[in-house]
Amino acid sequence: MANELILHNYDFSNYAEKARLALGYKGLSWRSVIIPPVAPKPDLTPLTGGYRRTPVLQIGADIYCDTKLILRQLERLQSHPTLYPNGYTALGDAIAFWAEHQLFRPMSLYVSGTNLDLLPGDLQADRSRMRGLPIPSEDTVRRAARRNAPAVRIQIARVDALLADGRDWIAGPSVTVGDFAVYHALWFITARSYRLADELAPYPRIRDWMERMRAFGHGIVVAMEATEALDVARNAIPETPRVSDRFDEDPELGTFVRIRADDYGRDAIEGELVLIDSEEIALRRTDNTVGDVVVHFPRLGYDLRAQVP
Ligand SMILES: N[C@@H](CCC(=O)N[C@@H](CS)C(=O)NCC(=O)O)C(=O)O
Repeated sequence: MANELILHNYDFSNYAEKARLALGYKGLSWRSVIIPPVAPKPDLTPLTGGYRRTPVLQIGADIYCDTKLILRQLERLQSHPTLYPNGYTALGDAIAFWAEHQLFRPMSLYVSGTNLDLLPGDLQADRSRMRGLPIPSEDTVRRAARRNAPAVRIQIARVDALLADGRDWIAGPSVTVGDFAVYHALWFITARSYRLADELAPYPRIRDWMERMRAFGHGIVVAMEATEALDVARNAIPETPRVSDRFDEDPELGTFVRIRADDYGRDAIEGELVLIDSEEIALRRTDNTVGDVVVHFPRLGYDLRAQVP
């Protein structure tokens, strides 16, 4: 079916867990394509034009990169129950930014370094290449894990402080994107092993809240082969983009542009600008394998520039 939701993901990806749980929260049905956790990703990049991070949502020939936009797109498809409640959305987004930048990086170094023996052998080298860093020795990875443990503990205590007034959800009485962002960072602690489970032992409020989050489940999921997802894109026509709302400084629609993440995994994606507004930027590109696709990115967190002819 051309309008099926297809999530390109792998099991221990915490950002994928954020998207899977958002699909569950909204009670959606979706197809799961398992992608490799390291580059190259030969069945994914024909769809994205070079974006290699995880997860990616595909709907026909429209490709949504980054969970920030994937959650927005799920909301557009099904607004109830909402991820963006009146009065709490800005706070939820601010908490999500903190969770995914200041909380998650030390978490990732602490958890991955502690579970080094359980990770795919090429993971550390791939992640270093993705960030443009030298490939670390095992000792370096283990030292980084130890060094980052305090930053993790300080911030877990902050999550507990957020919940201290007895609220059900991270930003207050309603579920927001902040819940999903904090959850996936804490989910990562035990995603690979229970070695660090004790980090949450002093915090019954956090554990109860995580239980409420886990109860959303993943929705109704049926596996799909990567080649089938490529066929879906090849046989579909991208949706007509909604009307844009650009700033004067933005490139004109129809311009040939280049976009890349502003933090890591900064592979450039090129195409014709077909949508730009305060939430989203979309590029149309023609791919040898899948034909015409439109690749969508969140507005913030991505660097967009017109290509000089
Ligand atoms: N801002 C991105 C971050 C995604 C991200 O960093 N995902 C990790 C996996 S959890 C990743 O892409 N790692 C490299 C890879 O999977 O190739 C989002 O919200 O989707």
